[in-house]
Amino acid sequence: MAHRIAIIAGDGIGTEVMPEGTRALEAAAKRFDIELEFTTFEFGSCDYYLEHGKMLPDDWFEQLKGFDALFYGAVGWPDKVPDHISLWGSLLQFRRRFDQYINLRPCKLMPGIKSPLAGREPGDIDFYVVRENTEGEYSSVGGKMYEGTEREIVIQETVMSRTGVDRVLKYAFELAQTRPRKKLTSATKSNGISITMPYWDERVIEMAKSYPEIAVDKFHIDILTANFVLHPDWFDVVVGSNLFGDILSDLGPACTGTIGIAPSANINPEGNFPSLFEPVHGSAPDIAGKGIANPIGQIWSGAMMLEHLGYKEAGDAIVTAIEEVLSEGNSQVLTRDVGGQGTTESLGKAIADAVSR
Ligand code: GGG
Repeated sequence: MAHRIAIIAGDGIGTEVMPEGTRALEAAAKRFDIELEFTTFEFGSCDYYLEHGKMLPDDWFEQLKGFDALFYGAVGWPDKVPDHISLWGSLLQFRRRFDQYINLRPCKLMPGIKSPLAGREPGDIDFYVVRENTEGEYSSVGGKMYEGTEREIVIQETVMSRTGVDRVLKYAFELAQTRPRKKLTSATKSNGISITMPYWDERVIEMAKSYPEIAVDKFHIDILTANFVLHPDWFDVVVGSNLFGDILSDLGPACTGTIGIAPSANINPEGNFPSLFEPVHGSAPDIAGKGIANPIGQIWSGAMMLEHLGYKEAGDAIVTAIEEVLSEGNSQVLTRDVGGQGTTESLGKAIADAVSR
């Protein structure tokens, strides 16, 4: 039976990298005899907002809940719609309503790409960021008082529930169990943020009792970001709150040369709802429309989607194809962020060809 995939390209370079994501998926589907059925939706973009006054139609949940997965591009075009409105009106709705409480973001130095960190080779940087994805600092609890006066007050609360913290920690510990180094790093800031972050630390200590084989360490977020740059080889599985995980999963890929290649999976592990696969990067209005965006983040996210759907071999074939094309280092094919003069399409086509070989 065909797997039903909802395509939402969104804004900016999302619309440019998405065709390359589906091209690679189609190549893998053909080679591994997988039936994928794509349905494209126009909603979830700032242009949709300008036409309809909202990012999503009222029945979006009904329209999407029956899909096997959502393949997503990027959201945001601040000249058209304020970023907090476009993000809260689309992507964050999907994550919350579909209870995609894990945001899994691999961070790997690929062959052929030069890390900005001196002397780092492929193999030196290879870890996962596991980001809590439904609560934490991304909370709608708060408000404004005395707006427009000198007494103006704005408050936004961080929300941590035991369920929310424990389930992301459990996922991270179980991921660490599958890794050769069996190491988990927790990111907090429990000296300054003195209620929620110590609570997270307590839950890590409690959870660690069930995973005695996992080596656990913790860092405050400030020194942790420094160590991402100074000692990226220390890390294996890094788990953090919604905001800290977001920051770390931009910084990590930047240490591997370009955020353009970084994929992510927003996972509902129970399978009650569809999971969502998207590149880590945003809509990049500065380069949108030029055909120069790196499509690898989108393509690799597609590989994660295939693995999630039960096709690990097909997902691995896409990652291998990415590695092959990067290793070949053809500057006519590669995009500028990885040292070439090629286009989104030239890189996407080369990867799809490599998948088909
Ligand atoms: N493809 C991901 C995307 O568009 N990200 C925009 C963004 O700012 N996301 C914030 C987040 O992931 O929380």
